Amino acid sequence: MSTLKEKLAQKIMEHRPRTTKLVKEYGDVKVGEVTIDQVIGGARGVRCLVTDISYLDPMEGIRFRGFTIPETMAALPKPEGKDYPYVEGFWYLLLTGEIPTMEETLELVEEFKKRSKVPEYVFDVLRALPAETHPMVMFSTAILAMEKESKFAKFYEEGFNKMTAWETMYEDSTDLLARLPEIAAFIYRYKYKNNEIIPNNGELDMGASFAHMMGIADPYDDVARMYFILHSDHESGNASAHTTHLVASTLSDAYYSLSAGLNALAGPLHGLANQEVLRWLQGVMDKLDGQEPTEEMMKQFVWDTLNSGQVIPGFGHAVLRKTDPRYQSQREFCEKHLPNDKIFKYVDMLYRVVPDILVAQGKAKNPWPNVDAQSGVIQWFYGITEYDFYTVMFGVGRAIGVLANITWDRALGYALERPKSLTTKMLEDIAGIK
Ligand code: CMX
Repeated sequence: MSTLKEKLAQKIMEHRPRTTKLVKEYGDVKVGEVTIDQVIGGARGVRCLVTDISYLDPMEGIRFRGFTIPETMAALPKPEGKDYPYVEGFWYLLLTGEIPTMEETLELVEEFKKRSKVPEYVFDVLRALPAETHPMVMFSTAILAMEKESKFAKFYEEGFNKMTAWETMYEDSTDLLARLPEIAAFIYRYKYKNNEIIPNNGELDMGASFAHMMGIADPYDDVARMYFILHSDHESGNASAHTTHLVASTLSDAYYSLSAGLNALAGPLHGLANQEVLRWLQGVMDKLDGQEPTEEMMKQFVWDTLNSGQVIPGFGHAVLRKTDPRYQSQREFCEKHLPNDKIFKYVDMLYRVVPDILVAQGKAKNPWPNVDAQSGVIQWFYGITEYDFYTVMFGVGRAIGVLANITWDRALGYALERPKSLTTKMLEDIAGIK
């Protein structure tokens, strides 16, 4: 058994009595109430999920296992001379709640390399899709196509045991994570770079390997590490995490569950917003025909978008009520590496003009930028101008969080999810409407 799996087994044994005690002795303690607004309004703020992988405070933003983003980046082991940590070490942190040593991290880097070979039939499946297929469809399809590799599905077929089910979920999750960079890079090079595939050389850590297969030089390896870590987890109520959890709760394996979660990520109100930000900005630049926008012009574009009934992509959030620290973290990267980039300047201009406009419009509860407002700029700078692809990279990162979650779901035996629905008439009766 690997060091991580052993540590995880120990953490699971320690944790199980806490969950059992809560259910057995305190099961009928009330957590909150649900209003009609929440029933109709997408369950916003209803506290009915549990995860220890990350917690999202509306004002502070995300903490991964108790660590803020700067704390996470500072504490985890990094490759020599690099600014961002090994993604593999971050996987260790999400699963166990502990910062791995360099030795533990490097052991995991080796394990990922061993697991990283993507079966050839996956590429055949991708090649069979029409060329204009959206890269998110390709990504989700590739993962689903690999389902026959599932160790959990085999374990279930051969005689399921609730106490040990997490082990094969962990195996599937690690296999998947190790393979996602190659699948994502294949989709990119196949679709946008004349099918000139750069094979996985099996020698690099996850971030460096992705950069290599994308064909982009350093410091893109650090961009990949930063990007995957920042996009990993945002507690379990967001659409991609929740979908993955919901599907896994039926005892579906990690392949079915992750593929489903990525389909949720592909929505414009969720992960697709990062491509929408760049698409929106390109529209602005096309209209300006090379001219630099002034703040007044930018304000007008923002109002025009709102008045045509569309949202401003990259702004607002269902939980956050301040600037997303994932935005801040990427902004710091931009200030260091691309301070004079034209698109970065436009995005910064949006930061200055959009919040006031959203406040003036009076609808959005949070006028501040989210992660998606800043991420496309960095990718564009390093040559990935095909913004349809951005959500795929978000998906590689998001997989780390949701797979850690469903491994723990199995470990703690979380139940099949099945909330109760009511009819509109029932709600009218509850409201006392005659
Ligand atoms: N531009 C214009 N209007 C916005 C807005 C924005 N950026 N954000 C919210 N609003 C509007 C909503 O559309 C809603 O309008 P209606 O009452 O007409 O339906 C109103 O403000 C209230 O919405 P809210 O409670 O503030 O926000 P929600 O929790 O319903 O939705 C989110 C959150 C992110 C979907 C929304 O802010 C949005 O559409 N943002 C733009 C898309 C985006 O950036 N998504 C990425 C989020 C991060 C991620 O998951 O990747």
